[in-house]
Amino acid sequence: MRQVLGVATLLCAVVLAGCSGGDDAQGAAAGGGAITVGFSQVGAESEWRTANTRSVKEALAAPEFNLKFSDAQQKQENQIKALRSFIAQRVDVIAFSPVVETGWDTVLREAKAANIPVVLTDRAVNVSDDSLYATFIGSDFVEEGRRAAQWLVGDSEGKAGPVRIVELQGTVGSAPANDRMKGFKEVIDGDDRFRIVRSQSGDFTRARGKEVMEAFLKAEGRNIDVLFAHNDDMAIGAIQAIEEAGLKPGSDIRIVSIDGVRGAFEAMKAGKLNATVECNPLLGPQLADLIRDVHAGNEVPKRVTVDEGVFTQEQAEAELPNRGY
Ligand code: GYE
Repeated sequence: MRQVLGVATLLCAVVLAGCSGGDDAQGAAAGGGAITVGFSQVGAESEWRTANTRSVKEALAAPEFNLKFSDAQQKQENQIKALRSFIAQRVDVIAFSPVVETGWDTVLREAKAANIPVVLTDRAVNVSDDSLYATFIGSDFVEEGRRAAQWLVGDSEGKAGPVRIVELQGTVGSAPANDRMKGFKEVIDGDDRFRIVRSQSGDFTRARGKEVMEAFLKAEGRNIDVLFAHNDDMAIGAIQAIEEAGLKPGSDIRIVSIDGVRGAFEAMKAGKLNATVECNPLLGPQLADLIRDVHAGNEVPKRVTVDEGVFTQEQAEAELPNRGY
């Protein structure tokens, strides 16, 4: 009986594969059937990530693609396993958002040896040989860090120092944590009023953001003027910690974070968050274009960046209905 079922399943699979290939004129034109894409996502750590996953899944649901989606739960080892499994399955294109920057050379060499092009999305990698990936699509995280600091410089105009800053970093070793920290420092380093008194990772989650902020408050008492959080979710967690400590987020402690998710706009509207720097997660359509081009062997730019802005409390109410994430 088990054998019969097995054969039936196999037959179904063959028929289905035939159908999806035959249905798709564009895919067929590109060289027989849909483009099989193996996509390895970081995890589900933030509002940003949820919106990003939705965008990628929607864009790659088009019949010209056949998506194999894998969630790494913020662990590099899971991602490496997923990439190896995509290579073993001989997918046409691999796309992934690398949880951290380093440690990819070996698995990317394996993909290259198997002739499978790799498109990096959202987070960049640090590899010795750039030919190990075809292209990267994502934000300029250094610029986002600069923008957060520029907002702070503007908001501190005419204020005497010192301005004591605590920083909630993203995932240790990730491109957005490394780069946002770098861009922020670059701007405040020129003004000796600004001092980063504590800096620790909250792993991009609300829960860790709250916990680490609690520790900051315990250590520094009322001597914190500003919180810089590498993403909105950690800022939202920290807001809770600040309120529980009997302080007013947004005034006793001014807060700037990054992403521009709906929750941040709501917090700004309530006066609890001062500013958010936009980081657009809706990369799906551009990612789909790049995958199509890379698969067709067309030349693509090595780096594609996304247009983004900065929003403050004053703009929050008017902007809220326009937010796509
Ligand atoms: O800012 C954060 C998410 O890689 C840009 O990852 C992304 C970051 C984003 O967890 O919220």
